[in-house]
Amino acid sequence: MASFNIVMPKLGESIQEGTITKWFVKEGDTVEEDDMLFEVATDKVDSEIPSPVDGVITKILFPEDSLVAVGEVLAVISLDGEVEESADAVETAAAETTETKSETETTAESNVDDSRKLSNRFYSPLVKTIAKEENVSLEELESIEGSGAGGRVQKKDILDYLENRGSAKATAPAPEKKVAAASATPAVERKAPAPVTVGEGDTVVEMDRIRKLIADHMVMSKQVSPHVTSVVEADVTELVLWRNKNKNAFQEKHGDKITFMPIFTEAVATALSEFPLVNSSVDGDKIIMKRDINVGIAVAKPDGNLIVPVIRNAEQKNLVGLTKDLNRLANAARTNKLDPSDIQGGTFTITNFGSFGNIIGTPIINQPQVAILATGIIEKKPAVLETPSGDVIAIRHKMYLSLSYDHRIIDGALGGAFLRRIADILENFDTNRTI
Ligand code: CO6
Repeated sequence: MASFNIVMPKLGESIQEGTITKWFVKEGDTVEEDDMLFEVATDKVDSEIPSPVDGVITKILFPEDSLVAVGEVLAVISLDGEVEESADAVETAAAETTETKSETETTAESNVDDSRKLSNRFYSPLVKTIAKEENVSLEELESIEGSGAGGRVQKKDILDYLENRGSAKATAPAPEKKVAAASATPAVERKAPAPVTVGEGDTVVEMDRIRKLIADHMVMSKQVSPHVTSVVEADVTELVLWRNKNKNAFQEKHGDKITFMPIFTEAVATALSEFPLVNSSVDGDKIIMKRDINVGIAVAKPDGNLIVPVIRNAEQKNLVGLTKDLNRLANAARTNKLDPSDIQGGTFTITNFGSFGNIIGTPIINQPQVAILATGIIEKKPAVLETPSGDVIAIRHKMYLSLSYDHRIIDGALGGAFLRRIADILENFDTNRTI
């Protein structure tokens, strides 16, 4: 029987495993090329994986909720339609599974920090990242009981461990030396959350995986970087009139609708190229100035979650390119069709809460970036204009721009100047631009 092995795909550069969250097929099902086979979730993104071939599913090797390393065989498809199990095929699949597994584990092992090289256990990248951020030593990591397959340490195991470690720390008498150090740079300790009571008639809703990831990321961001927010007002009358005048012609010519977002993105990309420190990340005592300007756009999904796809090299694109990228990414985000590469490598983020009528906000930085811009709703307002014949009150289109930035490396003068520059670019939008 000619057969084809379906393996766990590599869904991104740093991703080494994924969880099968749903099988759309069962053994014995006939599939055609591009029929959806299964849904896989990683710590970065969920994807639906289509069949690359026509055939019959003869074997499904992992049930739903299994965490599987990249390259492992998940299912076997008979290409000539024979449903009967072939010993050969299964043997090949099993052999390939073992081979790929050891390869994957070697890669995982070689990625472990030097301090963790002694470990014989497999740790997922997410667990390793949490361990690194929380300064969990190898010994501590090795002592954590894993609840995953084969005793593998999962995210919740290390988070449970950290929660208990926090309270153990709080009650244990600290050695004298450490107290002195702590008073110089106080350690960030996670506070125990306030107790919650569930009353009669209350509804308890289990957070989905993405919601938990967003929640963790928000807490982490607030702990990692001290945020401050500055706000400016911009008179965007000229660009609103230009957009309204050119909207239909733009769509007819380029097949895409232009909103204000591509114009905001263009202004941000220009300002970032002039203020490179805002386009950076902090790594310990080092500042990594990013060469590429990759602007993430926060997209509200119909399920209530939020995802941030990235417009790469935004400073190299014109309004047509930015519009096309934005519309493609926003549509893909809303329909769960983003590729893992679409959400990687962002160096700055824009969140447009003007979409739902908000005016000012204090957005949380999308780590490991150092700043995020929120764009409020553009509204008509009475404004005082200075003219050669004296001051007049006129109806103008105005908006607020809010910038949250990491005060570890960006002070108010720089953050404020960068933000004012974006406003100035928008206010001086060239209305003679052709589309
Ligand atoms: N002002 C005026 N009009 C606007 C604005 C603003 N800021 N934003 C959108 N719109 C208009 C837009 O031009 C469209 O009008 P027409 O072109 O005339 O039809 C219309 O509203 C719908 O726009 P849409 O939102 O569909 O498209 P847009 O390209 O502007 O935005 C998006 C794309 C993906 C950014 C957006 O759809 C979205 O998801 N926005 C929400 C992002 C979000 O939830 N961020 C988190 C906010 S929470 O940050 C936060 C500080 C805390 C609170």
